[in-house]
Amino acid sequence: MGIIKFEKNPIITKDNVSFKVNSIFNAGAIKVGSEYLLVCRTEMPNGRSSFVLARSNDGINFNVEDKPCLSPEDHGDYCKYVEWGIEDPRITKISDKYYLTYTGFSKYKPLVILAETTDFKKFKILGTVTEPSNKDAVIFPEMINNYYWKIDRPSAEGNSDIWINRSKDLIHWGGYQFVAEKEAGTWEANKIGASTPPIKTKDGWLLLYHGVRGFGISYLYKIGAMLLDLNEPWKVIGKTKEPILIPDLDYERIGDVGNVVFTNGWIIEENGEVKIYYSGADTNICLATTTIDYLLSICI
Ligand code: M1P
Repeated sequence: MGIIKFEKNPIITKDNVSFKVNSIFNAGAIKVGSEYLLVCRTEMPNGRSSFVLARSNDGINFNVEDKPCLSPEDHGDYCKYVEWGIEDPRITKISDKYYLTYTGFSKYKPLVILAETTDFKKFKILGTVTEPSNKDAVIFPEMINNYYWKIDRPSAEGNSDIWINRSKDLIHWGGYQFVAEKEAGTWEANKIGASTPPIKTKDGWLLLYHGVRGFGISYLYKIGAMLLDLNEPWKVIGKTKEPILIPDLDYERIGDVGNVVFTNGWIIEENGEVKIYYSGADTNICLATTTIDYLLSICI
């Protein structure tokens, strides 16, 4: 088994949205009971993004709800940090709550917002959990050594690398440590960032990440996988040598931002099958499937 792109991709486009949007893409994913939920980024006609929920019973055919579930205006005291939109939600379940980390975009530059929900109808905004510039944040689904752990991607002095930090309460974060950096002369030469929330496997914490390389006036976004130590999650113990998903089909090459595959959501089935929800060209939502065993075999 490798990574198989669904033959009927894309599975969601703006034609599936009943209100006026420019695009729908970059969805966080979670399975609640037998229902598949995608929290999708919708870029509104004014160019600012909100989130809308899509529901499915089979993980393939989704119904997009008829209005956004979370918008910049819902952010109370934090509105000024999301004035230009909210982007790229990642979802982690801890105990009986679902936590969303996403980018708040404003004149202050990107930073990470944390929100919680139990039903994907009402969201409690817990606040900013990084300073700018930072994005691509994912939270681990359980405590390790009595701490919650978050991976994010601070940008400093031209560097955009993956870091990890920890918290006792999910609100206050510290103990920052470096995890992984871009690699000169490769598909991930310009920057990298965490893609999907880590999942626990027998061999370590497995996550997808994206690597970016500049070519001429544009950037190519591709996806790789990484394995982190179970007890010391700042240690990379395995990494794919090549990207595992690349933009080589029309619906990944042509769109608002061409030559991009980007993911921020996956669902792991009980039998080890992995559904990767990814977007082509910042314009749609697609599906690719693989297995945990395959991903581990190419990381180690
Ligand atoms: O256009 C590709 C992606 O670019 C940004 O990702 P990152 O900052 O991690 O490089 C984001 O704007 C993302 O939404 C977008 O898909």
